[in-house]
Amino acid sequence: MKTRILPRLALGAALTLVASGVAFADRTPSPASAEVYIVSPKDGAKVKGPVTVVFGLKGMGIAPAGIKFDNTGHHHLLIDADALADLSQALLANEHNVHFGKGQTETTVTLPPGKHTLQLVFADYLHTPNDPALVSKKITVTVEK
Ligand SMILES: [Cu+2]
Repeated sequence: MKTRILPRLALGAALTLVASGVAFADRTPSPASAEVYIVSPKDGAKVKGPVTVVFGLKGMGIAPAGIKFDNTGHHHLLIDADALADLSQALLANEHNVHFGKGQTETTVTLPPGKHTLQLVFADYLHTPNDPALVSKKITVTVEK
């Protein structure tokens, strides 16, 4: 993430923009037709591990992280995330927020038996969700022994 050091005057102007409701973070716009979704597994599916998760995307393209190209970004899979991340910031990378910065469109995850939630968030070359954010429905799967 970039660190910005703003001169006092610019900071004042930025605060004014925030106060007036103009977004401060420069998020990449997404077209109205764009959508992310989980192709498989289906919501409510009972599966045997490891689980292959196939990512769906409409209205935008895939590019590796770090590559700035119009109307593209990469997928992020939220696994058993309690809450949706702050979509105005670059997404964290941890076991609950997995980045697919090589441009992958599917993955295989090993999950212990029981219920698990999966959700996709699309984000730009700097890992920041688009505006408006492209977030899939959160699905629940049950991994059987
Ligand atoms: Cu990312």
